[in-house]
Amino acid sequence: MTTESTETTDGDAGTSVRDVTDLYHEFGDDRLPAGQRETTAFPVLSKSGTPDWDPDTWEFTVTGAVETELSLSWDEFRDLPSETQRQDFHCVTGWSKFDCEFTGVPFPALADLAGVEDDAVHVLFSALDNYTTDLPLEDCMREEVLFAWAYDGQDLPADHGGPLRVVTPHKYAYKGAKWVDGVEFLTEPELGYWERRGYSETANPWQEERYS
Ligand SMILES: Nc1nc2c(c(=O)[nH]1)N[C@H]1C(S)=C(S)[C@@H](COP(=O)(O)O)O[C@H]1N2
Ligand SMILES: [Mo]
Repeated sequence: MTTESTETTDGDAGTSVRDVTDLYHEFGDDRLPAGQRETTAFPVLSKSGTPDWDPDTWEFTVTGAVETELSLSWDEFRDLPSETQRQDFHCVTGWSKFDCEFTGVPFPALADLAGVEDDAVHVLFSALDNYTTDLPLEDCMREEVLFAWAYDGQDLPADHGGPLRVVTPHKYAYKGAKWVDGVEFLTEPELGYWERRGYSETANPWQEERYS
């Protein structure tokens, strides 16, 4: 295995970690996007408090322009094939955290399970705190967009979105819904919580797409 490899092995757990921290090459020369500063802390940013959840009644839905709408229990969601990735995290307020390890289900795998219709162009994520966020479909159909339930090998802390959140290492982090419980495939764009309040729909950190 060379240092260029994107696969490394976690000796103890014997699990494979896919390092996707080099995805910035697609967007710019610098791993740290312009206007960001690196932090080793992991601040919490939530529009309101941390919502409660009940594993017995929690339900994850996939709706809209799909062949088969899905409704998954917590156990069913946890049984989906998952992987661990090493990713960077860029908050629109100006901090970036490198080398976060998230474990979960890649967006394309979930999309394939439902079967996305040809006329789907946009995706709206919903969450237990009534947060929403939207992205063009093509920005979601990437292996790096994860529905993550673990962070650094531990259950995802509740204030960081546990039991389940989305992470979007190629976008500002407001595109990653914490406490996510639904995905709707849309045939027309629909804005989410921050997007309606003037934040960018596309949110590319290397273009400093902070506001619309
Ligand atoms: N459900 C939900 N998801 C959310 C938010 C929120 O308020 N509610 N805040 C967003 C914002 S603005 C950011 S920067 C990140 C912060 O994630 P963190 O609290 O784990 O750092 O979550 C995003 N996802
Ligand atoms: Mo944010």
